Amino acid sequence: MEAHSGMSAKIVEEAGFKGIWGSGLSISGSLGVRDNNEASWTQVLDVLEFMSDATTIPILMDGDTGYGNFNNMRRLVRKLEQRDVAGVCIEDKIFPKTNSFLREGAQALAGIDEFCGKIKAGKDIQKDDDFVIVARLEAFIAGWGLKEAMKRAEAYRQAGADAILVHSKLSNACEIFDFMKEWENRAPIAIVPTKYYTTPTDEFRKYNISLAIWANHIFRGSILKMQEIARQIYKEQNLLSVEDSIVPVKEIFRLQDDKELAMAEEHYLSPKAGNQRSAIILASTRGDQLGKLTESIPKTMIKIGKKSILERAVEHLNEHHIKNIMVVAGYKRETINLPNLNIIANDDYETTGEMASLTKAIDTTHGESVILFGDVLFKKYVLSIMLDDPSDIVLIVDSAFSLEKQYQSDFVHTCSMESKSFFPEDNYYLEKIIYDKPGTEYYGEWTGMMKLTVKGLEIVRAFIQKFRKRPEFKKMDIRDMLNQLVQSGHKVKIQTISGHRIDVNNIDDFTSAGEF
Ligand code: SPV
Ligand code: MG
Repeated sequence: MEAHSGMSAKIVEEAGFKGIWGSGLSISGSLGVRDNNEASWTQVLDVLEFMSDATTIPILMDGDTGYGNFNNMRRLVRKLEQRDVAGVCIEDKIFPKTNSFLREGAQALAGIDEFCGKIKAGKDIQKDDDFVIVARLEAFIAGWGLKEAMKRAEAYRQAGADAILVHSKLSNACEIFDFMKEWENRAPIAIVPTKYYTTPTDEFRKYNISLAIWANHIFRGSILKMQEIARQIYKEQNLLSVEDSIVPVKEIFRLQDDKELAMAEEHYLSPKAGNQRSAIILASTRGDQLGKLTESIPKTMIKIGKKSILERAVEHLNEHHIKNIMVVAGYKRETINLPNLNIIANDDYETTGEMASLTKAIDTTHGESVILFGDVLFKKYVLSIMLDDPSDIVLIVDSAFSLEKQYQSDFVHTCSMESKSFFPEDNYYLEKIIYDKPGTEYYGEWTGMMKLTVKGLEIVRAFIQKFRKRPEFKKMDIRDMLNQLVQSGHKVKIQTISGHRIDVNNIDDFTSAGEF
């Protein structure tokens, strides 16, 4: 069966065919040029390479006249072998060739000796014993009779051709059958029954024909389908009625073997490459203290300058190659309309705590994960600090909190542990988080930013598993979990920043964030 591209070759193999005809007519046609050697031989070779890469069955290339003399033929054979193409068919015409079904009576034939030299040169240069050279007989096409055809076929056989392709443009197979009667199986014979398509294939078998080439049929079928679909969409200016008569996009992905790539990605891309990282943004609350600003949107969607808090967070995550982003949303969640986010609904946001929201998203994360509160504005580098720290659970704590402001937040006590780092900041671990007013006894304020390695994620999942059935879980906040984890011996690393983030909680925060 003919093929003319990597995809069509794959389709041919999937249909069950044992070999592919790299048709000159279909390849040139699919490139939008004529079958007159308008595409250069290397351009055709490039197509063949895609076909060869896409398949495992043998490909017989339609090599036209061999693209020149014996020397060009030698290079062609070398290049085809390098691309795992199984063989080439050359026809005894003059370069540049004309398709056999064109220019009635005006098809000039090559000299027999010159053509035999080309066959010999090809056979001499091939390295793989299995590479085949098929000599194509155009005597019938050019209006010569059986005698000339027999003479040529025998000469080509003696020059070393592995098979003879006998071509005919009659609407019945009588030229072919006359030839077969005289040929007496001296070498395998191939035919192209495009014009005598009404002859049953069993007849060819009876005459001992080795190979029938269906030379252009899937290309012709695809043209018909492309014309139909293009006209229909143009006419209707709508996709509704074509959708069911074409393959779904996922069929393209299947044929392209996306599955293999997805598995390879899992195998070869380290989590550090970023593709394996996820983020969960907890953004279900309204932010009551913001009054009118959150009348119709949740606070994560409040615009600070030109962009919303969420948009800024997503941009920073994307810049760190984090694309798998889950947003747990509740209040006015339909207004969260940024692209490429997975919105996970928490409709009980008014009666549940942060852990309930986290629980909804935790199973959709994979790899290293960043957890952020949806109302935190932060500079991009803060993410790098978290991600660069290899500890399993890392919190970003801001040491530059204001003692004057009266507000309540997650304030942090730390303890220090042995560290190999030169930097004293690398030494701090969480002792306790207390929801309180700022005070001198605190090391800093937790920013609502946390990183979990794969192991850290397992620790959190195990915690959720253990606690989710208990009545107190419903109202539990993340600080409650962190305190319990520390109590049970887990280390929670602190990375310190001094400012460079704002928690947009109330009108004051909003005003200062305006200058951020
Ligand atoms: C081709 O498929 O390009 C062929 C066969 O050479 S034919 O078009 O019948 O000449
Ligand atoms: Mg051809």
